[in-house]
Amino acid sequence: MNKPKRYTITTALPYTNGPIHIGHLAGVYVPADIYARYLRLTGNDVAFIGGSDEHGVPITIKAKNEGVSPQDVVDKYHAIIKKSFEDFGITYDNYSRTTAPIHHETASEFFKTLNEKGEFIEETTEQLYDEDANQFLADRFVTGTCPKCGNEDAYGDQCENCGTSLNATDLINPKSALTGNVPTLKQTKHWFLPLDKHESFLKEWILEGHKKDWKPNVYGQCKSWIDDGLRPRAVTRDLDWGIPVPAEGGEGKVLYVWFDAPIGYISSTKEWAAREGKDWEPYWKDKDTKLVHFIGKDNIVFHCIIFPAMLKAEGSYILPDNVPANEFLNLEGNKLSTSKNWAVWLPEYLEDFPGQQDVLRYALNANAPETKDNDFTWKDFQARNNNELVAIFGNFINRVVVLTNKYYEGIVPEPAEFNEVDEETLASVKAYPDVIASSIERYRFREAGQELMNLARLGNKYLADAEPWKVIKEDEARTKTIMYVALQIASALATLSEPFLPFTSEKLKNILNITSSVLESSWNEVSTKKVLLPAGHQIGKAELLFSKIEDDTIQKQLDKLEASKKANEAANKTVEPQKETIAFDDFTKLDIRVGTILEAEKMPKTKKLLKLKVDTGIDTRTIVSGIAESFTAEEVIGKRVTVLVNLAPRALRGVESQGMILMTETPEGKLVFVNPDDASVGNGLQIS
Ligand code: B3M
Ligand code: ZN
Repeated sequence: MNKPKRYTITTALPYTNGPIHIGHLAGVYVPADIYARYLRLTGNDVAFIGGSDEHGVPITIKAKNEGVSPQDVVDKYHAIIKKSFEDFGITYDNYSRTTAPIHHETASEFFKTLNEKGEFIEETTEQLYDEDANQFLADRFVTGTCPKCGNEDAYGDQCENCGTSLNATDLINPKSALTGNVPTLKQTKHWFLPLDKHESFLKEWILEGHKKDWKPNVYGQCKSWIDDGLRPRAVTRDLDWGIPVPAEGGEGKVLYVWFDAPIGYISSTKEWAAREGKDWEPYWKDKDTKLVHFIGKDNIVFHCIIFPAMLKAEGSYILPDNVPANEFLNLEGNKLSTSKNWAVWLPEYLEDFPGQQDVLRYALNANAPETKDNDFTWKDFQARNNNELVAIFGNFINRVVVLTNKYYEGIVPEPAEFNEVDEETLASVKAYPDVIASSIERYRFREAGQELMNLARLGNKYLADAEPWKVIKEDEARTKTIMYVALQIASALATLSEPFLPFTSEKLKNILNITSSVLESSWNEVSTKKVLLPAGHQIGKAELLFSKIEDDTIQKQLDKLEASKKANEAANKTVEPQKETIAFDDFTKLDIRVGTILEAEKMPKTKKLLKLKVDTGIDTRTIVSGIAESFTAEEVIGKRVTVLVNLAPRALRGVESQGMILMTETPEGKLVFVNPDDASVGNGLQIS
């Protein structure tokens, strides 16, 4: 593509079923923000677009688990996500949400257009159904074995292991995620996007057109799907949370979340344009616009095959120029997992490391999973900070600013003659904008970040070799030249660090007094301007840009991770789906009383059973209870307990048990009594 007139940059819309974690950041949001900031700095017209993905099964499942409505879930997490992006310095031009009216409208219209153009197939087919939950099972409501790679936890729409996009009926041994039931088949009508019809276009566009410029991981996945043959894919669902299907016969059905979510990029652009008094259409329809989707690898099929097929079918849109998808980031050797709480959550990071956004941005970018899965470790984070940001970048700046203040009261000195090293150094500084830009434009953000650090290294080495603190004793003119050169490097760093370390860049610009009212420096000027900080320019006082992170700070994070993992494993184990609703009368049939254990003995030849004598207030009776693995007989004598007293007696190992004790579990899985310490024996349990 010739030099684009404008850029539309999108980032995957995160599901609003939890906060953002470092995997999302490293995979999508940090590289996208570096890209957007860089493009703005180099004078481009940029729409950097984001938003929350608020439909789909992940939201419904979260709502069920939390016992609240889907709307409550999305309101809560949308606010958390949006705020944390802002605080982290992700510079969206617009961050929208897919429950916004403008999105419902845009997605509905899009569907209607395709429908009217005859771009869908309407078909009644047999779909997986859960008889107990009275619900069709699609997407994350059903899991099973992936027919392609054998992963046993594939979802109804996608296998996250091999990336393959699936229809729920493709799964081997499907199981309902709601009840664990084996689904039955039931007829239902849906709208299908015939991907097979777009196969030859996709072949030409991707396999021939983007062989060279798309990342090998992205190109490779696309090729394997296309080679496998594309099939029609349902774009509607029998669900009640989502955008209603705007077509005859669509009652009770909604758009498939992966149909509406990418359209969210368009609606978010519209929302932005309306607010800014701009026209949104060129950002999506002018062929001189460069559209780039930042995503994680599990979203490749949707952004490279399905969404382009939708855009092509609609007819008036441009297609993405690139989809620089990243691989996955692991954490301390294990897969990041929201459900297992194995993650570093952005809101918690911002709280634990106030003012240190750039450290995480830097560490994540330095270790980004650009070409393969990568591991985040807290030790590496600490090392990146202490050995690079503090020891190289921070140290260089600090020396320059402190010495300039000490020798010249903060005024940039007039240089004398440059020697060869000075000339070379100044020349290499001028080369950096292009070097960094070339990496960024090829989506090599790690490399770009390293180049930035190389510039700081250059400065550090220059000062260390030139030793102005020694030279000052015998040669004032030479010292001035050294400091002048060092100050030019510092100024270049202030400008070129902005995409990577935006908070630091701002701080540094303030220290160097590079603010628009006094002096400006732009990306390109680092190469083209003869002098960045002219002699006579007054800079400010030194301020620490980074501070050392100590071992105990890191240990705290490691402990936290370990603890939350344990707690969550245990909690996940005990949370079972809610049982079927019962009538009030059914509840009142249960006679539950407060009792006291009077005697207890282990049942011979059993592992689990204790034989108890319990005072129920009504009588003293024998109850056989399966708690011996959690309690010794001695421990339980005298305990106040709750007893279901009208349960039909049952013989256990030859002893008649006349009731049951109510127990629950600790996070570690140890049984504990539901313990009514303050109640009097014989009292019944009430509901109120
Ligand atoms: N919400 C999936 C995800 O969060 C999905 C991305 C939508 S992008 C249009 O991984
Ligand atoms: Zn698979």
